[in-house]
Amino acid sequence: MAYCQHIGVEFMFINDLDQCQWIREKFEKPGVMQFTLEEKRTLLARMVRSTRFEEFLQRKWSSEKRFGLEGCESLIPALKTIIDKSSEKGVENIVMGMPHRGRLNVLANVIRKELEQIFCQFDSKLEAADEGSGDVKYHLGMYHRRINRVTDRNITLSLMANPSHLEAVDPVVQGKTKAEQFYCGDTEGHKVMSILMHGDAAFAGQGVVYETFHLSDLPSYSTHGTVHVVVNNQIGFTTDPRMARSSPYPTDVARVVNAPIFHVNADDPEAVVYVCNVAAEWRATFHKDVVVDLVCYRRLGHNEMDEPMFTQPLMYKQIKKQKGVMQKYGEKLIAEGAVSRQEYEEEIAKYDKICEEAHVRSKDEKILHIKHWLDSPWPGFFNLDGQPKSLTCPTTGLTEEELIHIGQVASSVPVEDFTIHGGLSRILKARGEMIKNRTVDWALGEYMAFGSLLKEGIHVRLSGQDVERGTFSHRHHVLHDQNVDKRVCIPMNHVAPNQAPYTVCNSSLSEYGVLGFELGFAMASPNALVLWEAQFGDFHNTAQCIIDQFICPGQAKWVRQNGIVLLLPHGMEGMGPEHSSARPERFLQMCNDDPDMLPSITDDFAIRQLHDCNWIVVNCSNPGNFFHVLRRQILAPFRKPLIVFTPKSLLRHPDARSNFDEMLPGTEFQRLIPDSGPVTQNPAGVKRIVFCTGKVYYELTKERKAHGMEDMVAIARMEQLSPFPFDLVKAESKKYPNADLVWCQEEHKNQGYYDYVKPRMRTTIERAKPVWYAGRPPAAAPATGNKKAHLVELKNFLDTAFDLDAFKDQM
Ligand SMILES: Cc1ncc(C[n+]2csc(CCOP(=O)(O)OP(=O)(O)O)c2C)c(N)n1
Ligand SMILES: [Mg+2]
Repeated sequence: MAYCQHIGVEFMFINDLDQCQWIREKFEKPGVMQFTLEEKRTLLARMVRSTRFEEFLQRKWSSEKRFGLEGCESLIPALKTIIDKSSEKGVENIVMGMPHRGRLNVLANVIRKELEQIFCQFDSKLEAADEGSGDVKYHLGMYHRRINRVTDRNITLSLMANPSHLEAVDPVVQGKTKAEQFYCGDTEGHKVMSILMHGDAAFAGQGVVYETFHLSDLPSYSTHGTVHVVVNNQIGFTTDPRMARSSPYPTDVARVVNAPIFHVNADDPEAVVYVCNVAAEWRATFHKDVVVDLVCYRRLGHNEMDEPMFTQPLMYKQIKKQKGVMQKYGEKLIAEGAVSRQEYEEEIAKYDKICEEAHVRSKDEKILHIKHWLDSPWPGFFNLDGQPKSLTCPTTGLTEEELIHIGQVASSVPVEDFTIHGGLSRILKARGEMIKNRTVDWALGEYMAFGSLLKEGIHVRLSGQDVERGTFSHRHHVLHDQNVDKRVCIPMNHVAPNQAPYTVCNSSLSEYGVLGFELGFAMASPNALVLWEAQFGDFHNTAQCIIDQFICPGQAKWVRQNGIVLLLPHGMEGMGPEHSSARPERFLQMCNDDPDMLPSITDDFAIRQLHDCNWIVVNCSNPGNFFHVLRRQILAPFRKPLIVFTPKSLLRHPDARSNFDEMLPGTEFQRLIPDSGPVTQNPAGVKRIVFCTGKVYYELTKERKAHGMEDMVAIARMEQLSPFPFDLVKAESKKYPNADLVWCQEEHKNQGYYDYVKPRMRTTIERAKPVWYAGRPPAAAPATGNKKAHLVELKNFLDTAFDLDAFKDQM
């Protein structure tokens, strides 16, 4: 359906009549595309900036990649229009995500990063000053609060840092936007919004685009409308609007969520500006997503080093003849008498001069501070130099009264006339009994951590598939009235009068999109515990890009820390190749601590290690320790991602409980839990120390008892795998001078922890002894699909662990 000469609109799949009518009015009314003289001049000035910025870079650094905007220079006025209009409608904060194309231009001319800061990045002699490894210039983020000149109102603009992986930043932007809305009480998205830019090919091809769109209407994930701008250079050179409408790509994705799509010829800046105004108004009116498809061409190759004539000779012969859009628009305005040729030329000369002067200044910049490229400042959290305010962590324990109080909330229904399911009554009753006995199971340990942080004013957000109830039906954070449809109660929000709000939300069936979203949420503020739980740990691998590109190296690349927590159910329980492994080996392989270096063990060793690591990997064997590690995550004076392998069968294992005594003031997270049983009475008589982690501990202790070896074999639990507890492993090995050392795991040998732990254990003991292996043999799949084979494997490695002669022939 074509309305104006260069605009095509698709919306007939929208089933709301008011919305359809609204769109019709915007495009069908005669004369809607009239611009005042001033508007035309502003638009020309913006086209000049956009165009001359790229030309300046091309002149100065002709052999540097910059992913220029040539062919779609109207992206800059497009974005500025969306921002102006949104600001006029009351928006104060805009979070943006975009790919490579035109990114430097957006930084310079939309976000208004100082030009010298951009230009100096082209200087190969620039030194890196921050910690970390940094990133290329077209990936860095930016945050800028300034006055919008058109509306004269304050506006905060941030562009999120991103990896090369196209579209990966989309959900991250949405999560950060949601968090910004949450923190300023903007429940309907009036003050904070997001703009996502896309390349046409990535928009069509990357599934995370769909996952992100899909979040747009889900209450705990909605940002109440995003304006999507597609730089659509796929169709090549055309000024025919019909070509624009036949481009199938943006259509297919956006249709799924009923977002209207405005195709507009990017060669007509007035049409672009008109469409962007309508898009911003649509967002402000209906709080729903909308797509602006800027149909353009690409004047140069994919980057400035590419020769497009190699592969598209005829198209590029045409493109070379095509007059640039700024020039065409300038001539149009001159012909109309809106500007004189002299004014047009002066506008160009004025901006060129600005670039030249900034270039001179840029030569003074000798050092690159990535902290100048932060997309999310955390005011007050660090010292002025960006360092943590202290290197100590307050005690993570709670008083008996607090434990009892939170336990009571967890075991009762805090509202009147609310009928819960009989099965749930039994669960709550059992919780009450545990509290009386001063014990917690896994669900209660988690409750104590969340409840206490909420009381201390820390927002807690738990997101993932079925997290409200818990995949294993152990959590039940949302109670459902059995008599009133959709009536729910969240007891965690009844912990204390002035507590922070608790958000627990069942996500869509997405890992990539949702994990990205939570990561973005966690970026907005350090004062929140943001957790993503996988249904089973295995499924994190469909979000691998968020883990590999953001969570693991985020601080090294972009300085910004992130305290997101991943809860990954893990354990070999005979359930087959899937649902068994959260792939600990992969997380451990990406830890940045050196296996061959024994660090010097100082008083602040444990916290310093945490400060220096890229992420923390733990596998707690009891709920008390899980409680402590969650609280430590927030009480520590810095933020690091936390990967937790969480239990399945241990959720209900009678031995996997903790006593209040392990959670009182003065207690803390135990990185390694030494054996405190009979072995301690005659350490010299101990023949073996079995180091292990997680659930296998319970199988080992049971087996040791069956073998009557409780005074002969010590079992130590490594609760924090990374950063590696060198100091505690050392102490534990020293305690038993005549013992051999075994690493026991239930995972296969090429999986689990062995490859990570073994060299570090050897380093710890200065290679004085071998570290033997008891566990499943190497395998391609994480677990067998045959229950019997599973049990045989278990018996075999447990036998090995307690056979003191098992390794004789390997000596
Ligand atoms: C996930 C992912 N796959 C592949 C690439 C490599 N790559 C970089 S740019 C590009 C083409 C992008 O095309 P489009 O989205 O249309 O953007 P344009 O460059 O045309 O603006 C590709 C395939 C990437 N960066 N990310
Ligand atoms: Mg493209």
